[in-house]
Amino acid sequence: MSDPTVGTSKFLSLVLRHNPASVGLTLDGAGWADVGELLEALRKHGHPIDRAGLDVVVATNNKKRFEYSPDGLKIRACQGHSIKDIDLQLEQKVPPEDLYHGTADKFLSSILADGLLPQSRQYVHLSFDTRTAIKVGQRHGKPVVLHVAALQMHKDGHTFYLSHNNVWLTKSVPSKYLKRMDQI
Ligand code: HQG
Repeated sequence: MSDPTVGTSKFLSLVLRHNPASVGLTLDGAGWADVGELLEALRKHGHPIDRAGLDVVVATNNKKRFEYSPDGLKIRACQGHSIKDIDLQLEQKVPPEDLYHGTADKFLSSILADGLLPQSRQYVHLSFDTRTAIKVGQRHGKPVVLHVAALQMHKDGHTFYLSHNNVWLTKSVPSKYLKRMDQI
């Protein structure tokens, strides 16, 4: 049986990462929406859910994509935004030596030429392990995993952030830090 929270989660991703205006919602500078306003907007746009239902979506979402403010009055997406003027105010963090990026083979030549670019999102998203990276890559086609020399990038002055749902974020990855993993 399909999970009824998945549709709500997808709609929340759209609203909280990409297009709050589509439901008449505004986010503050750190990406937060007022929970009451969000519930009202969801109700008006065909996704009626109450606070308890929203709690279930936030708690059980497979990638923990959403978070409440400490007072529980606001909600936001932890990462993945395409809205440019949102600053999640994440702390800079020293990355592990190795991180991974899952992509599709059709993008490889362009990536190896230009490096990893955030495309429509604010940041390039990097995974902690190859298993996760394969899943990310599969969304786009035949998966390919790239090794990212993350600690070396950090030593060379690149900034990294860790989202509250454990996705590593950086603005871009020059191709000299990338290596294709052949054994996946
Ligand atoms: C590729 C999901 C050509 C990049 C996932 C990727 C992730 C280039 C695609 C999160 C390129 C962008 C983000 C270049 C990068 N030339 N292609 N120079 N640089 N690309 O969806 O990383 O389920 O915006 O490799 O799990 O796939 O939504 O990024 O294939 O964490 O929560 O351009 O989204 O999480 O695609 O995925 P995306 P992504 P959620």
